[in-house]
Amino acid sequence: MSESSAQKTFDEVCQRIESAASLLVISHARPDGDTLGAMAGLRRAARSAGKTVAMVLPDRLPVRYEFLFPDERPASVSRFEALAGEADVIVVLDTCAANQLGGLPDKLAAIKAKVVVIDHHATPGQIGDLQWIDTSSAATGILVGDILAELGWSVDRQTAEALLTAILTDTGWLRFANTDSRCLRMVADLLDRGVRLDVLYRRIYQNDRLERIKLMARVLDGLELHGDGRIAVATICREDFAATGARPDETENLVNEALRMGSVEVSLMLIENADGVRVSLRSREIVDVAAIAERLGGGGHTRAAGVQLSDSLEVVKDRLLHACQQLLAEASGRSAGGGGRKRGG
Ligand SMILES: [Mn+2]
Repeated sequence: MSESSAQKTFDEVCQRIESAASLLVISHARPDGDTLGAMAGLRRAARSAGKTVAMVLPDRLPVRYEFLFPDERPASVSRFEALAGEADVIVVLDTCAANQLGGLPDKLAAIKAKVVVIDHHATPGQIGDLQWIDTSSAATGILVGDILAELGWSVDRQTAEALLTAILTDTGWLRFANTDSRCLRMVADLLDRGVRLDVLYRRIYQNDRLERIKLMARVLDGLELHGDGRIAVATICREDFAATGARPDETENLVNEALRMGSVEVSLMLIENADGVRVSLRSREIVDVAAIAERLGGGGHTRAAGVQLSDSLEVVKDRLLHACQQLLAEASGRSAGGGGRKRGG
């Protein structure tokens, strides 16, 4: 998208949100801190600007993010049609892929004209007639922050806390490659609203239940290395949840643990669920894991992606290992064979 057409889309999104009397805000399934923080922040700011705002979450709200919704939890999918009927504009946050919206895609398709997407993923998808997708942004929370600034809406401490949650979780607390000056400027602005960063960190990352720690121990114990230690595979089967008492929403970030090992270029986490296997992919520097996920029907970013597959754990593992090994071989062929291409470039 050219700069001017991106600006035009941004202006149009701001105008649509401002002119709506009532909004319905939607997060994606398997919700993370970005989609939920962006939702909570947009909702609070829009309410104080006098809008009626409802929220729908097509999944369970992870316990660690409950603090974002102190007065009202997002509604379940069963309430979507009623809430969508009342809304002038439906804002979908942090995805434009229909398969990330749980039971909603067909219902959304019927009212596409009302749907405004705000997202930063490269994965293609068209669920709304108006989509602002800025892949240069580290988090959807930054895009919501831009909109609030443009509209001149009030950003109080709680709104700032919600947007900081979005930005800080999507950047691994400002450690990942997507951390840039734009992101840091937004973080600085939000901090000025009175947020305590250490308190926020403790609330999100030092607030686990013993059951999650036990699951983590079990997962790390079963960690496998492949391809000369460059690919790490962790699996969680149903038995692991049963044995530890941990819940499926307590697996967030476990995929990053294997990257503590210097040799690991790709970390794969396979989680057995009712529909098959959910795969999370992370890469250090060379492999484009979004490309792997996309080939299998998922998506994400170059360094962090995911996909849901309906096969068994063994089949999924073989397929992914094969794909990763192939990409790693291609990458080392490039760096060994010259051609002027740099690693990860
Ligand atoms: Mn995001």
